[in-house]
Amino acid sequence: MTDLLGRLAAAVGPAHVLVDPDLRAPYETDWTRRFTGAARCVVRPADTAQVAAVLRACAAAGAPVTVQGGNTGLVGGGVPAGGEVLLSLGRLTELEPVDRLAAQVTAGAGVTLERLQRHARAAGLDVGVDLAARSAATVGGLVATNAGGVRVVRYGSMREQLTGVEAVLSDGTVLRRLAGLAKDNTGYDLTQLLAGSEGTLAVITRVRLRLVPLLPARAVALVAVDGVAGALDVLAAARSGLPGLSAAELMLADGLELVRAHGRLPAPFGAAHPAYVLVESAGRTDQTDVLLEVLAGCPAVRDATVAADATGVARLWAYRETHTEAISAAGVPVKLDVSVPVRALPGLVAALPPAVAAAAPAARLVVFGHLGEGNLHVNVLDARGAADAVTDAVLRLVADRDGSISSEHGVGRAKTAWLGLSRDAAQVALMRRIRAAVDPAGLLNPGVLFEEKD
Ligand code: 2HG
Ligand code: ZN
Repeated sequence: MTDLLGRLAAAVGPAHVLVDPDLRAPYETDWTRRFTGAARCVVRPADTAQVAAVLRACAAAGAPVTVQGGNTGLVGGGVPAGGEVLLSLGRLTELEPVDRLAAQVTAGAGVTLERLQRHARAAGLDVGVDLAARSAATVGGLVATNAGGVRVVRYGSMREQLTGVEAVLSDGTVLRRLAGLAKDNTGYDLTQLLAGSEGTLAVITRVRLRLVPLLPARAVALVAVDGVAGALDVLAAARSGLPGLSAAELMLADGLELVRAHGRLPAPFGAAHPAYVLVESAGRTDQTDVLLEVLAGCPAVRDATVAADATGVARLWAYRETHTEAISAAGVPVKLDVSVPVRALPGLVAALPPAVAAAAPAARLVVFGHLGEGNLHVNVLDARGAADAVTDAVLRLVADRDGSISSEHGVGRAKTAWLGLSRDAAQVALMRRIRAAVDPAGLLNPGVLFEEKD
């Protein structure tokens, strides 16, 4: 123990090895307050060489490591179970100038999404991924979890933005593929292997990301519909009629009410409706007319309010983006993040209330999500003691519809027991073999993605 602490202090400087419980505390509990575990210590390297030295020291001591970025994860993947060295990448904040010819940028793992967005925008470009936790979420974690967010309908998830990576294996070996080549067929795609690996294969230290054109004109519509089937009609109309479609988000009446009460937001319409779609179109020129035209041609629309100025756009987005915060203020939810084929959404949304009520009679359900990807965020409040039963009931409904038990948040510690619902035995076995080949001692993020084997 002392020997390990000494080596870690030598690697990063004593000020960046935190052993005091008060100093460790902010790193030991996840954002949702559902997962917590004491770390052996928190270690805060400043660069790739220091990360490698930390991992070599941990490997020599046989010490397991939990890797953490901005600690905004929602499945407990970035907090220790107990006893791990917590490797925080928050000091890897180097940001290279934007490469405008390639429309790419290289960023340290600890750069926040918001800082990266500002950096790209100053160069006339933008980041293809955006999400509500942008001020704290870091690019290393976003790649490690293959984060999605609100622009997937247009630009894909984090892996679609990824053109290269630098990462350190558990034995301290540094892998570097940062040239950002658009074409490179020289074997296995090691960069993509790390996207979504949830820190179980290597510690990502730098990423090379593709950037997209900065689109200054944005129009947003909050659309009221009779239910999820109506929301899908709006989605279909937007997909065919809006070349600039950049978001299609689903909200339901209960969630909107919760958000309104939490943020003291005005009612968007004279009457409440069962469901709402937030549709955004972005382009170089004003998007208002084309958005209005598409909505006018869609019979499912019951009411709509449109904004194209920055304040109005932010006002409409607040109904959607503050869901997580409003839920968190109401309690500690069981948080499930699932996807099904888009056409299966109405059936799934209808099946959720009885299934959840059977598992936890007093539970309150808040469902919203990314309509374009069939991605629902199923939050269950007041599920007292029935978290596993609720999780099981919901994830089985999803599996029955050929869905994924983790659409964009990852498996983390929260869903390891249910991985088999989305991956068959052959796939889980192959993933375990890859993990064993890359990290034979299983030191990186043990207990994340896979259940620990005895
Ligand atoms: C979002 O889409 C995030 O806002 C969080 O993925 C979802 O809180 C949630 O369940
Ligand atoms: Zn989401």
